[in-house]
Amino acid sequence: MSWWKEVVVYQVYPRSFMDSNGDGIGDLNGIIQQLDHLQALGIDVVWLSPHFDSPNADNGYDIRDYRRVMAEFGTMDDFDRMLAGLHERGMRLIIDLVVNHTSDEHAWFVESRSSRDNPYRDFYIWRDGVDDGPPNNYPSFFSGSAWTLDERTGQYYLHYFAEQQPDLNWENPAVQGEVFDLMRFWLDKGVAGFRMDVIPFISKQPGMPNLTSEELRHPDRVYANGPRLHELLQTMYREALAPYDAMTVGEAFGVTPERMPLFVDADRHELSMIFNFDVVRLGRHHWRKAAWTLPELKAEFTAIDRAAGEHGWATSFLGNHDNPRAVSAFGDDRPQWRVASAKALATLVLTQRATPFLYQGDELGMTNYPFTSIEQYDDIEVKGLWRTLVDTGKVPADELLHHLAFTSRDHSRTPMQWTAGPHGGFTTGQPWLAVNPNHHEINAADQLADPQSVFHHHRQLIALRRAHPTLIHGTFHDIAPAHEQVFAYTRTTDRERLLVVINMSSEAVAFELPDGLAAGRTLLASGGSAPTTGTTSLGLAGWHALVAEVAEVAEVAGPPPNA
Ligand code: ISL
Ligand code: CA
Repeated sequence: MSWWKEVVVYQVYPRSFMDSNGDGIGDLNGIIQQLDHLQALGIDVVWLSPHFDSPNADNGYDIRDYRRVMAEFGTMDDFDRMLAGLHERGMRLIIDLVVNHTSDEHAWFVESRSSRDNPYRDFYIWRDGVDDGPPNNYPSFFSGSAWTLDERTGQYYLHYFAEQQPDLNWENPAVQGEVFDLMRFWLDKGVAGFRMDVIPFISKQPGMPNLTSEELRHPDRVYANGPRLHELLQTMYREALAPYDAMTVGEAFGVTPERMPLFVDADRHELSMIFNFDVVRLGRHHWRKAAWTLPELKAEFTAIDRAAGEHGWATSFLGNHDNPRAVSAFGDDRPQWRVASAKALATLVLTQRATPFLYQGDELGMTNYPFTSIEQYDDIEVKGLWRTLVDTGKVPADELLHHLAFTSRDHSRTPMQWTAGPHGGFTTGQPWLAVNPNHHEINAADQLADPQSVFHHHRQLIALRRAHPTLIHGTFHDIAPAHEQVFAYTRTTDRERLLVVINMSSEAVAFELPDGLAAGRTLLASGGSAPTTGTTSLGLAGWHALVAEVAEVAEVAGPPPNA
């Protein structure tokens, strides 16, 4: 059995996790200080967002040196101590592999741009312009063209993200060799695997023709579908991953569930699993808030489960550092529903046939930040939107601000809320991004002391998942796919059948179980009480969530005699 199917992963965004030296920026020693928090929660694997040397145009997703630690985060010694601390507590570490692009300050790019015949020229993608403009109409995800003209050599280089993030040329075997080398460097240190940033983008389209107007609506789908992608992933697996039994999770931006088996079917030897974005992106289209319905969300969970099939494996998550807070996007972050909805979402994420990924602060039910003005934002994506939409008069400032208040990546990047004290106990200095003022109500210290907290609910669910392998491996069956408020499913193995029922709304609802199903012993309930054993009709309070055994058919009480 692959070890990574049975783990719960916790994502640490180091800049915002814990600051140990008062400079306002989270760091590796801060993570070390909080390892006991992670152990108390019961997670198995930490995914660390980029910790490498970087000029931070995109908070570390622009790497200058893959073998050095970002100075603001600490030293390689700190990294080694953090890794040892995780290992001592029975946890593993996966790190972020960002190799679709580097920083423009990486030595390879500095060489590459210096002249057309530099040996590193071919490490990146250089083209002549067309008619005084860029080589084609590819857009960058951070606004504007994906091409920047470099005056020195008179050619354009490609960057799917910021101009400080030039794309590597994976057609060049020397690039492949360098990447496989750096992967082995970290695996040899004892990291257990990688989260792979926009990994489907590494193979470019031959000739890079212009995108059609339809393709321009979803450039990620074209970028993620290059012809050599799977060959490259198989080579990477053989060269760098297989000898280490590493866990890999590909950020499969642009990959729909139908194509997921190509990445995760075990006999293809590519990746352990991928992040599919159809669920987290339901609530937005790019920067715009979008309406979604529960049946749509449920259909995505079923599609992903089917795509994983018998030979693949999936991930389950409702947020990360690129998305708003899960409770604000999928729950109800008003004070009266915040706790119950955070618990309901935890129940959803932690009872899937998939490896669950929690994002830092999810275990506290942290919410979106009440952003009101452009100055409060930090993200390069937001700044690009402002420049290209507001400064040009295409979109009124208040319209963009209205949407960003729901969709911005900065919501998830505000610092962890450890205490009710100044700056939420994150730093003794000035935090690089403001701490959410609701840290007085939402913080780790209070929640650890309260057995009814969102934190302890996560802890109990993680323990329940470990005690009931059915919650990991059992088949998934949505028993009410069309229901507008309730997400209800069974998880079944030869030995056990479990029922999960979640009211995904703040309205109370009477939910009838389909024929042949009755609730047995309740294993965990939140937001309302446990149902009586044998009942087929559940009175659910707002955001009520249950994990129960399915009662034996024989145990199901018949109708009362005179009904
Ligand atoms: O969050 C996004 C836009 O709102 C996405 O376009 C996001 O950029 C995409 O999912 C790719 O994300 C990854 O690569 C980016 C980096 O900025 C993200 O933080 C990272 O997760 C470039 O490295
Ligand atoms: Ca610091």
